[in-house]
Amino acid sequence: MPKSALITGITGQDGSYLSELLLSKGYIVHGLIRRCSSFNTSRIDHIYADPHEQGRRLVLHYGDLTDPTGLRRVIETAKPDEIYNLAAQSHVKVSFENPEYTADADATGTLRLLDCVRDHVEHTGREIRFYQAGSSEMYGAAPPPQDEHTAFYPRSPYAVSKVAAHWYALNYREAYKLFVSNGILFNHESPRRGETFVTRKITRALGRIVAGLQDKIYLGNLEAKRDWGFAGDYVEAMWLMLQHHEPGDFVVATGEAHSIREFLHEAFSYVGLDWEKYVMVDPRYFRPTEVDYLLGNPAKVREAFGWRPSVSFKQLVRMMVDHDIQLGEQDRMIQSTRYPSEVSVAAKA
Ligand code: NAP
Ligand code: G4F
Repeated sequence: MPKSALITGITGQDGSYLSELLLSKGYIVHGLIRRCSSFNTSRIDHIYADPHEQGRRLVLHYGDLTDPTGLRRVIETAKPDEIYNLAAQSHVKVSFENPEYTADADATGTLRLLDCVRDHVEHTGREIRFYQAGSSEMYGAAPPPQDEHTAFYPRSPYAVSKVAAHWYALNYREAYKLFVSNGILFNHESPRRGETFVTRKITRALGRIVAGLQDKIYLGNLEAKRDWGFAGDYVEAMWLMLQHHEPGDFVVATGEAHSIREFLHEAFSYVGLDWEKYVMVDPRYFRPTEVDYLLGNPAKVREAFGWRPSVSFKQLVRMMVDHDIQLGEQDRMIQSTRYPSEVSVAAKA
């Protein structure tokens, strides 16, 4: 029998890379998606399988981490061997604006899912291995480098919620002897990164600057440092955690940190531009409490299962810039074909 996995957050950056990885390994992949008034599946459209297709290996279920009865039904239907809990309100700045929702989805949502797993395991006798998507944001103000022994010091409602989820997961591992692993992943990016996170915001704007569509980009704190890796590498670490002989807590990082300024320099100089001519600082993007310096020590994952990042900082920046230059060019073509008709309609009105 092929293994089966349930991915919450399948429509997100990590969910899309993880689905590809698991499908390539022969898994049947179940994904939880939210009902939305517009399509939210663009990152997984290339692997989508029509429900009428015989033997399809990607199955999507409507559900939400805030809806426990729905979660229970999906688990009873999918009967997964592994669950990857990637769903979250994942934007740190937004969590200051919607703190209660963030706690409900990210902290209590994890608890709901764990409790469904506990009951399912108890009444069926099946094993379900569980991955919890923890974050380096949990370290917050703790001085770098951070590893599995560093005490958490969260600095946002998002980070506090992820700390709660981490401890719920650990408690369910100890209390009910469930195979539950916490990944503590440092920032990971890709051309599929959401466009409001700083790396993608920069490369997307750069693509449009090169295409002549804009000439400014507004950012917040340029001094913060992050340990940025490639999302494709990080989903492999998630899978490895659930194949390991015992559950645990694992930091996944590159061991190298750069500031936002350095990211800007790397991206703009790659296309021969001086970033300082285009970037404006707008305090609206400052956070009430900032996380200044995240730098992970990935020694444990290296030793436990030989995991290493395959994409360097420079390669990551270039991969994202190359992608977004193409997207900028597409934007330019769409705009130049649309604009004349819009102008003529407006002129007639
Ligand atoms: P992302 O692109 O923002 O994706 C988040 C996913 O969660 C989306 O599929 C989203 O659905 C879904 N979601 C949000 N609220 C939900 C809810 N209430 N119920 C069900 N689904 C919901 O995030 P990501 O970058 O892939 O990150 C994956 C996970 O890792 C998240 O938990 C994040 O907090 C954590 N993490 C990320 C990083 C990183 O650097 N990327 C680092 C550490 C930890 P829609 O598409 O419908 O919005
Ligand atoms: O790209 P960011 O929004 O990522 P942040 O806050 O580090 O969170 C991401 O990584 C976490 C892992 O550590 C994940 F858990 C979380 O889900 C998310 O994926 O911001 C990075 C830095 C911050 O210091 C921010 O203040 O960039 C700074 N920044 C400066 N200007 C900006 C901007 N961030 C955003 N989003 N937008 C700006 O204009």
